[in-house]
Amino acid sequence: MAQTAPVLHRATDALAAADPELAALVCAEERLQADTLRLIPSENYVSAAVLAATGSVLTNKYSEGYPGRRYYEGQQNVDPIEELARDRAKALFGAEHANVQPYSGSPANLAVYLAFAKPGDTVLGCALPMGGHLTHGWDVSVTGTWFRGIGYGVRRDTGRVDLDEVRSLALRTRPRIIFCGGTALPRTVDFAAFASIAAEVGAVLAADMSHLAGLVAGGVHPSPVGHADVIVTTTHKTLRGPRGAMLLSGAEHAKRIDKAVFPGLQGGPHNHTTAAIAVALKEAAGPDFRTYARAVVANAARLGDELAARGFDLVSGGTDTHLLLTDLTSWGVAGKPAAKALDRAGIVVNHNTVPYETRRPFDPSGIRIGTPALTSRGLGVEHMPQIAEWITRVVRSVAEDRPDVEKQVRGEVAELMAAYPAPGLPVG
Ligand code: DSN
Repeated sequence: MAQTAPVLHRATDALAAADPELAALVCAEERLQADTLRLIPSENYVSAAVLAATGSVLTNKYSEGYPGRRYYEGQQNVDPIEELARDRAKALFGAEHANVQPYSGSPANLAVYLAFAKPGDTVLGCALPMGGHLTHGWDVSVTGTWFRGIGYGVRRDTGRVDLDEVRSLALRTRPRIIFCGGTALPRTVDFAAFASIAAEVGAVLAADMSHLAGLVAGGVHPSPVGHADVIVTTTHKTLRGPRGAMLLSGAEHAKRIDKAVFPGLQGGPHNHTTAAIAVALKEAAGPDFRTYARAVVANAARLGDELAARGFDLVSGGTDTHLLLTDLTSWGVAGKPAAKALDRAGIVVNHNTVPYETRRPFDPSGIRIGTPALTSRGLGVEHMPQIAEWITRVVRSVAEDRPDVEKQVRGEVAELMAAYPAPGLPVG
């Protein structure tokens, strides 16, 4: 992606003059994002163009309503911006309807409940410790307290979603909505199989492709379009846009979805985000993005092979996507201390529960690893053995209580990262 540093520097200069304390923190974050190997699967680096739209004057404008039907005047530029974003979303994913206003993934999922269910209705989703998302009916979320959340899981022997269990739970509990997709599922989501179960029990199928949107756009993961009644996606993960979300559907659900987002849940849309979503969708429609999506998956597959060869226990044995989930139990190390040690070594992951978790959610057995961000910096399969080796050295150092290893690895990581500048960040 092109570097357009002037925009960024102008913003940084203004910030430094007005609020040096805050500016120093932003600059430190730029440095951190530049120097470290970011392996959190839900994170990425947006282009300078997406950053410019996010930091634009559009943040000054109120626009409650939809293009052509607003509650505020002065929408001469905002209406075409939102139309552009909607049209690009529809074209990229082949959907009849797009709503680009949800503030993020959780509000977008909540809009699905508001559009299709009533409080107390049953909702079937992948259980959080099995790789699902809080808002798919998990009990600590409003979606599990105002609705009756039923969780399905992955099979103990394969680590893959147990479609037999999904079907039998659906037949038994008759959910109003079935969610598919999640946050720590390394394998392909079988949207067609979920659609057939939803049809059998008369449920609405909601496909949460937040993690997968960039892979779907890039043609390396099947699309939920044509299978799901409603599709939810955040825009900042593999899709490489700003922090936001979209809802896609057929024309028959357009009205109820739009009504659920506004006025059902939200007030004014974040126009700067809408503009940045439009930019990201344009980027994702280009030929380079298909190459990017293929590289994300190839990198994850190779990293998985290299980790497995070094003794890491990968949930489901590997990945079809951008993410890997590894259970560290056999290393005698828990996920949280491993993630903290990796962080000190310049490798940023998150601790994560693994299926059939035996530890507590805040101190679980696994770590989650993903390749979207490193691929945006141009790292390829040839770098994966080195990355697997660094992870191995650090995890072993935790088991052997050798914190000196973290410093060595941090230096090596910074050296590699310096050779692969991050998109959107000032160089040098
Ligand atoms: N928090 C996101 C993730 O990291 O996967 C999901 O909402």
